[in-house]
Amino acid sequence: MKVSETRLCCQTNEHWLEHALCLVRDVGYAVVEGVIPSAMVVETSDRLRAVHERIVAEIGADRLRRAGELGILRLMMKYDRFFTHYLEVPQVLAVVDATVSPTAIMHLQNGFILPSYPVDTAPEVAQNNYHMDFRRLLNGYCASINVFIAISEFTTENGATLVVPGSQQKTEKPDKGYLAANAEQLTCPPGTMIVFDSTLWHASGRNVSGTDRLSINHQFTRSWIKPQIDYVRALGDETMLLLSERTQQLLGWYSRVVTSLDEYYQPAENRLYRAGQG
Ligand SMILES: O=C(O)CCC(=O)C(=O)O
Repeated sequence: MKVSETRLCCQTNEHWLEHALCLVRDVGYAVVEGVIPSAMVVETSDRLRAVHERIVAEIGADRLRRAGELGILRLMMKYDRFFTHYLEVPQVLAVVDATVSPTAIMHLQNGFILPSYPVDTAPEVAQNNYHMDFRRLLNGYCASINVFIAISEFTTENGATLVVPGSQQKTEKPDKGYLAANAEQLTCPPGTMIVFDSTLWHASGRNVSGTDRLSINHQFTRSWIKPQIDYVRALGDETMLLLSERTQQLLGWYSRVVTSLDEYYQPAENRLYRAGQG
């Protein structure tokens, strides 16, 4: 399959969802352009930088450096509720519903301010080595899906994401040489949504452009899989109750674990872990 065939525009192709789902099944990923309006893209850039400053102020630059990550911003919605709007984007929700079901939860939402380094000087970290985001293979069952949003234009110079077509749902790790030789670099305009099976082998490219590359990664799973962060506890009930029912669902509000018999013996509508969660 040619790279161009894995690209769709949701503004001009009314069948974008069914095409994207076939691509994710057969090739492991689909690149859907025209998802995030440009005003939201611009606002996101500013807010990513503001959240970055707050995280550095709270956790400290040294501790973040020791974590061996390149500009990853975790739990952004705690610092700025704007980031919950990504859980209202119709195209994102359509992908979630069709893959991991309407009762899915968000496993992570990570912002990236991928810094630029001179050629061959970027530190080797997990992000820029080929990896799968979900490492369990369940006989083809889709347990986890990624929705990765380009906020900057993704170019070869600024380290557009690398994916290895057809490497999803494989029981054996492909060898390093195969991954490097077969990777496609997903250059795309800002506001593009890259959808991929979370078992697809991928990595960030090397940013040598001289400016940061901005993006947001989302991973959604079936509701019985633990999220990377307990968003309900992290945000607190007061904030959770301000959010829409769908956003609450995605953040795990309906798959909380009880801590007392009083919580356990509640009528169905008040239960922390609702029936029918998949
Ligand atoms: O930033 C990218 O292009 C990919 C990042 C990534 O693979 C990850 O954090 O799991």
